[in-house]
Amino acid sequence: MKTALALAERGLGRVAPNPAVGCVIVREEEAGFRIVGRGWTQPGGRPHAETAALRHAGALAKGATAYVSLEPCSHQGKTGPCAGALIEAGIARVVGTIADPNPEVAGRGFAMLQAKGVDVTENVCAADAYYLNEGFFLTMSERRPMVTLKIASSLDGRTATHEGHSQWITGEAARSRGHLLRATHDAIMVGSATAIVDDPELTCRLPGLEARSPVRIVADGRLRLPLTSRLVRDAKKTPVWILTLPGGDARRREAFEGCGVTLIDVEPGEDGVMNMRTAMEAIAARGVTRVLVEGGARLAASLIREVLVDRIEWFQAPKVIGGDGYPAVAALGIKKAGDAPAFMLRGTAVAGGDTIASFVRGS
Ligand code: AOF
Ligand code: ZN
Repeated sequence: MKTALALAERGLGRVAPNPAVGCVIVREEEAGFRIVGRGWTQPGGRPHAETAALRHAGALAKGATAYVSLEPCSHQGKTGPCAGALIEAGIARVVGTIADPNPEVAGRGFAMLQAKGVDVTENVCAADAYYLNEGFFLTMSERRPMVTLKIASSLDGRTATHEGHSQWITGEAARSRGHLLRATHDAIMVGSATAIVDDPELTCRLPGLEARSPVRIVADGRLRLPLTSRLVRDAKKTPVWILTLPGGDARRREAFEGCGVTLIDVEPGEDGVMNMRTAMEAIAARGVTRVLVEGGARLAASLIREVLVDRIEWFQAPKVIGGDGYPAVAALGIKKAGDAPAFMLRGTAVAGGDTIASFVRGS
């Protein structure tokens, strides 16, 4: 199952709105166990993992065991049901994780297999399976994508000097890891201030992975982003969506659209500013399951305040900028330490001279 999960991971950032699934087909032979088929959800979401693995195994699938990292589908979607394909190929045993939360499946895949005499084991590596496809699960349960907040700061949590200078706080190895993070998400999002000040490209520029640049999203309620910014200039090459408040200058809207930018209207909350949950719902409705938020401090603060940050990837350079630098997260107005939003450490890594700490939302 760990192998199936590792194969599934290859699909992250490329299969939305589908989940990233992996499948390993194993035969027991005299000499021992032998993997005869491997598959994972293909870019765009199809073929599904099981179909790919069955194709690889061919006739060797008969009597074999299939390890699948999510319940095989039971519905006739754009492709046939995977449960049916496993049955037809003569798979004797399916080892599975958790049920597919898609209401069209939701247990029917496992039931279909059992009804045809396939031996089914469920709930193997269940927590890992959920973690891998948390974005897909959240789009099903909350109609919003999973949000990963990425921060690159000094030891004292500053992302720029008081003059706004930030290039570069972390080193090259950490920046490459940041690009890898981009490739495994469906969209990258920044606030308008960051988009204006940094004029970023927000693409994946790792050699060989250039084609894996996700959609770029700017939260820009008042359409302040210059039409001459790098994001707008190559919007026809790599998509750009601007989340904005309804109304605004019609000619400016037309100009953005003429550059290939997609404008997404987000209703304001009672305070007149963009409601981030509504914004996230609008993104999910367009098929995004995993969003990487790369700044700035105000966007980070409003997402944390609205309990929308599921994960934090904190890149930290061994430098001290001091209190006159820019903070990673803007004011939250918290009075008691015990009221501070809490996260749990999931793991740490070293990238060159920097550290990367990965957190998930605490309870
Ligand atoms: C699987 N294996 O690899 C994936 C599954 O539109 P369709 O036909 O591709 O169906 C999409 C649904 O299929 C998706 O919402 C989820 O329930 C399931 N995804 N299922 O058996 C896979 N990616
Ligand atoms: Zn399927």
